[in-house]
Formats: sequence, C-alpha cells, structure tokens
Amino acid sequence: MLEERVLERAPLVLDRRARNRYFEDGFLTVPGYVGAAWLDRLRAVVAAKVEASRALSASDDQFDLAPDHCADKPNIRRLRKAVDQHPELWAFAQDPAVVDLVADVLGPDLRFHSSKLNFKWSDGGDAVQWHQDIQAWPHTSFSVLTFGVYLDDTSAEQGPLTALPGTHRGPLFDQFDDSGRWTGALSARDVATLPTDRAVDLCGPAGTVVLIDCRVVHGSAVNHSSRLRPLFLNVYSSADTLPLTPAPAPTTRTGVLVRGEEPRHVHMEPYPARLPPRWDQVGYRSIFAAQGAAQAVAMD
Ligand SMILES: O=C(O)CCC(=O)C(=O)O
Repeated sequence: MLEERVLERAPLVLDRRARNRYFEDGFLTVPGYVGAAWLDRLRAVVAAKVEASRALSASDDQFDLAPDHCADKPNIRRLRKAVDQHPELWAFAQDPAVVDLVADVLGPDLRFHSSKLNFKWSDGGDAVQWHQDIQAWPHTSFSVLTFGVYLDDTSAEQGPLTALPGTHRGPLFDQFDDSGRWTGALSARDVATLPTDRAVDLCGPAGTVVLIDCRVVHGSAVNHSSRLRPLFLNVYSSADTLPLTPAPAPTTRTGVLVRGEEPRHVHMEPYPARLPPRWDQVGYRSIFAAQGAAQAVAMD
C-alpha cells in the first residue's frame, strides 16, 4: 500500500509523530511495547529450544548452530522458520496488538512472510554486516517490514540492531561479490558511500519492538556482554505486495493473510530488483551462515 494512503488512516496504536518518524527514518523503536505476559511465554519457548538444541551437533532445518555449539555450552545463532517451531510463536505473530502496530505503517490488509529468532549469544555472538533485507526476498513494492521484539533488556554492549536513518530512500545495493556469489551484505566499497557515523543503535528494555523498512541499511555488532540477546523477528507485507521469488526460509504460514481482506489488485513499484539465488534450489540457512561463507571466500 502506498505510504500516502497509509498516512490518510488514523493510526491504531502509534501517535502520528512516531508513525511519521518510521517513514522519515525507515525504522522505529517502540520501547516496552510487548508486556510481561507475552515475554514470559516467549522466554519459555526460548528456554525449551535451548534445551532441545543440546542433543544436536550440527545445524538442521530448525537450528542454525554456531561452530562451537555443544551440549554443555549451547550456541544457537538462529531458530529458523520460527513460527513453525512452536505454536506460541505463531500465536504471537498473529496477536492483535502485534498486527495493530504493523497495520499502522503498512495499512489494514496484511500478509505474513517469514520468521526467525536470532539469539546473538553472549561473549562473542556474531556481528551482522550492513545489509538491506529486500534483496533476499524481492516483492512487487516496498510495503514490507520486519517486526522485531527483544525478549530481554538490550543495551549497546549486546550487539543490538543498528540502522542508518533515511537509507530506505537511497539506492538498493548489490549483495553479491564480484564473482556473482550471494554475500547477504553490502560491499566495503558501498559501505564507504554511507554515513555510518549516523548509525542509530536500536536498544530498549525487554519487550521493545523495532520496525524496520525492507530497504533500510542495518546490521548489528558482536555481543561482547555476558548476556544473550534473543530477538524474535517476523516479516509482514501489505496484502497487495507479493513476493517475486521463493522465500529463503518459507514457513507453513508464508503468504497467510493475518489481517483484513485479500486485495483485488497487486501494488507494483518499478525498481531494479536483482534476483537473489533460487533459494528453493540452493537452500538458505541464515544471514550468519551466508555472510560467514562470503567472508571465508574473501579471505581465501
Ligand atoms: O539479529 C541481528 O542482529 C540482525 C538480524 C538481521 O538484520 C537479519 O536477520 O536480517
């Protein structure tokens, strides 16, 4: 849905200033939006998944594990396809308060796209390099966002999401290397063109929500603290904005309408959408795995 049309509607939960800020910056932090009852339920899922991961010595369809993961000292990078891994996670993704917030910036008809829970483990959890999301899953328009909720208090030392304001209005950068391999990250050459000194750390107490436009350049630093940084991330689009390619990690809920009505027309915004790899053929584990593999190739 066009931004102008969204702005004609009264917001459900955000005040108008906050909603305008989302459109100006390309992201918004909503401190403590998710309350204690949901946080308890989500943390119980996290605890159960950490226990379950102890039985594994290699990544699988559910868990993306760090190389040093072991039963005694689990180190999960990501719970993949999160809404398929526990009914509570799908219940949260459809909760009316969650969907209201998404509706405030994408409009009344909403579709679910994909889901993950990034752990960013304590004492060295991986950095995520600067990237834009839409290149991994191009859609017919830019009316797509990621809704992230921090399950614990998150400060600058834990490697919070970090975003560059206004970059959703700038170029879409190639996320392939010079040999045509997917890197999932901007090249150093492109990063040098960006005002990284204006980066904003998206921190907040447990329950803080971050909304990230699909084009905004963002990343996160290493977690140098002694605490995990669990962040549950779900992607939604306006219902009239459809994916052009198979999702990197499709869930059984991908494409489900979570609010409103099926549209009659598709919203198309012409833009140079370089096609990502055929994820349905080559597979996709996580941004950590993709960026790590690209770095290993670069160092060869
Ligand atoms: O978990 C993070 O710090 C970054 C997540 C992210 O940007 C992504 O998965 O696309």
